[in-house]
Amino acid sequence: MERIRTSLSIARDPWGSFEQVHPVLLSDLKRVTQTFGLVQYEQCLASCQYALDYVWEKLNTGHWKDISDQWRQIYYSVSYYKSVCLYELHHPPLKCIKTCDMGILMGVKPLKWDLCLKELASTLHKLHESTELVKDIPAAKIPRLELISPSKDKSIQRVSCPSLESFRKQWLSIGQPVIITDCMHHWPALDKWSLAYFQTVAGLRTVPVEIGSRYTDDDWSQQLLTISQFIQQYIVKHQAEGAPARRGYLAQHQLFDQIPELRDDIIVPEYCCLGESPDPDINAWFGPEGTVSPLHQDPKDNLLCQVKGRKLVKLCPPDMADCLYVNEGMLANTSQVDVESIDLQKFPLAAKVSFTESVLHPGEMLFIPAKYWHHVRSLDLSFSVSFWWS
Ligand SMILES: O=C(O)CCC(=O)C(=O)O
Repeated sequence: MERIRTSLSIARDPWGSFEQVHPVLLSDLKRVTQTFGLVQYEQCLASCQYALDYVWEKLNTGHWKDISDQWRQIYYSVSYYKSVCLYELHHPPLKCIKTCDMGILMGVKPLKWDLCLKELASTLHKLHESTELVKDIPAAKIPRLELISPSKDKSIQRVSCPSLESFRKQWLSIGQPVIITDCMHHWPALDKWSLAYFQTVAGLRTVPVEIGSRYTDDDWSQQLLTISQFIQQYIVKHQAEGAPARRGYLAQHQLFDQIPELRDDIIVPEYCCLGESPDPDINAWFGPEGTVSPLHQDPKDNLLCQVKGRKLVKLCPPDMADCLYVNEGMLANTSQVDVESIDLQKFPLAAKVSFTESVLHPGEMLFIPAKYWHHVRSLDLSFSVSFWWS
């Protein structure tokens, strides 16, 4: 923490590039740095809060994609000062770490700013993990394969670790899905990941959790929870008391960007290098048994890698769109048809669609070509990592 304190004190005029903001905000920002330099943490904290409240309004007005980076950069920088002040003033570690995570999730690092909120969050977490974490987590329940109804759908092809060239020729270039086996044994995550491990490495970190059975439902929402809260409320409780009315799913979140310690446990599949862009988008999908991602398509090629638990996947080709009653507006990539119980009166054309279906097991990766329709249900407590690339 000493290094962090010193670097903040000597950061000269970090607000130089924000001269265009409202004079009231600018004077708050200047007070943040002045009071921090004078070790007046209470005053600094108050100025941080004024500035963050002001910027919060800006971040929550209009569409997210239209928000100027300037607001996100200020949010990031002030969150950094606020976390250090909270720490110096002996506030609970959870509050300091949550401030970092809010800065990471809502903010963006200014270009000339060399202090990193991710590092600060990791440092704070390491300092406090032993005192704050609940370690007593029961093991996952026995697999419940018997609950899957037998299906007449054809299964997805499986292949053992094809060469790059054969993958490109036989599946990638023609947009054909395939389950690749025997290619993930070198992932540290396969042995390391457990509920206790997540609590130890990241229990106090705040993440966005989807609440509700599926994102197409009216009562679906999102909540910010720490990983420990998520595990307790939506996994441990679920196992102890049976499925809750509304499931929690840590879905499509760039967790490995937020918490680099976890990034070391996974390995980008070599097949991703067949795309043009060097860095795939990596997302985490972590949840209890029974999470459902309704039938939808994504614009990029995808390798969905299964680390823990199993998932039942149903697929159908892009050219079936006319029979899938696709939503309009925000959900324009998602079908209205519930493929687990198709209402043929409402959606008669869906009778024409033939699905392929398979259970994805730990250590297997499913190649989902760009635009291919996919529906995913977790059969156990599950952790998957997706790599979208193009
Ligand atoms: O695993 C899931 O629930 C959905 C995964 C998915 O839709 C994706 O990787 O694009």
